[in-house]
Amino acid sequence: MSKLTTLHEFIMDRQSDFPFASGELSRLLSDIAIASKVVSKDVRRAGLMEDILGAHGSTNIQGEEQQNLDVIADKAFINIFKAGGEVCGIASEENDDFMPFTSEFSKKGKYVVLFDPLDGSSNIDVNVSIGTIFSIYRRKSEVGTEATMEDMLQAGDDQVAAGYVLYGSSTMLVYTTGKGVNGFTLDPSIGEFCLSHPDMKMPENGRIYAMNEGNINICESGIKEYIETYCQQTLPGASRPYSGRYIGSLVADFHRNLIKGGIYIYPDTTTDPEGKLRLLYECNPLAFIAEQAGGLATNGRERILSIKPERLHQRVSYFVGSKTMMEQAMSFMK
Ligand code: P6P
Repeated sequence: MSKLTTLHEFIMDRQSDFPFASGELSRLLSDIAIASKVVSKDVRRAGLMEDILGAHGSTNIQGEEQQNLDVIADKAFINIFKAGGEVCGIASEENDDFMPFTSEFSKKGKYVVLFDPLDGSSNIDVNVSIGTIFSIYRRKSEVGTEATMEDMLQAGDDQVAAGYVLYGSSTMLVYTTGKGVNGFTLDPSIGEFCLSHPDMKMPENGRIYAMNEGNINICESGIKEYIETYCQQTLPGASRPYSGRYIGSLVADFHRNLIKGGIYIYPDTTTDPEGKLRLLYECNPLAFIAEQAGGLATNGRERILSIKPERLHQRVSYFVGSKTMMEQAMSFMK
């Protein structure tokens, strides 16, 4: 049996990928892994601890009812970032405004992190996979000062790293620093993330489409046309139509498509005219991973990573998946 490579060993081995790196990004990635283990422990026992399950009795800026675990996860990541010293500020789905860290220690941090601490958290109580999504940028403001909104509103192409944690049948951490995509599975017996999916590539084509088809008549007609005249037909050379798979948890749908090939679509609709998913801490990080793995991500017209953000919780129409499937889908978009 070949030697297991832990995430920490992998990060240290790859540190040479970053010229002039002095280890800060490596430390930050390790800190994210630690916070992910804390969240994973709570996710795994959510059904047993009444203070974890259920609603927190508050709503976030998205107008979504916060689950206890949303708040617990948000605090776990913020605390590890404050303790680590590499991060000067954060933006999170669960916090109305961005959060510059005020200690002299943190103001020396070179990075900002934008994250969704627990995406799909409405699935917690029904035991469906959920995930954390994170996006890391180098700060633009001066080291030693407080982080600014400008630090947060950077285009996805400027990310230095991005990833997600999937709390599924196992807990996996998948990330990129722009040198490919690698996946690590948490081995609870040793409490370490171990390399399980080296150099992940999204199949160029696939036969799985993921969309909430309840929206099919309130979104752009080209999408309905794509789904009905393409995905739901037995195309020449095929023995059956595509398979519809929609978990209702972005990280889980994305991860399945990354491994098996597929497309995920959450378009803007008459009820969500800007779309539902958030550009900065959902769409950008997964778009970075998708492109690094050979896939594509657009808003129906342009690359997600090219979009210059204007607002912290900005929503976008989102298409992400296998290159060929994305090209087919985009051909239906007017
Ligand atoms: P709907 C979860 O709230 C989320 O942000 C994604 O994880 C998921 O894909 C989507 O929204 C589900 O939204 O409208 O289909 O329930």
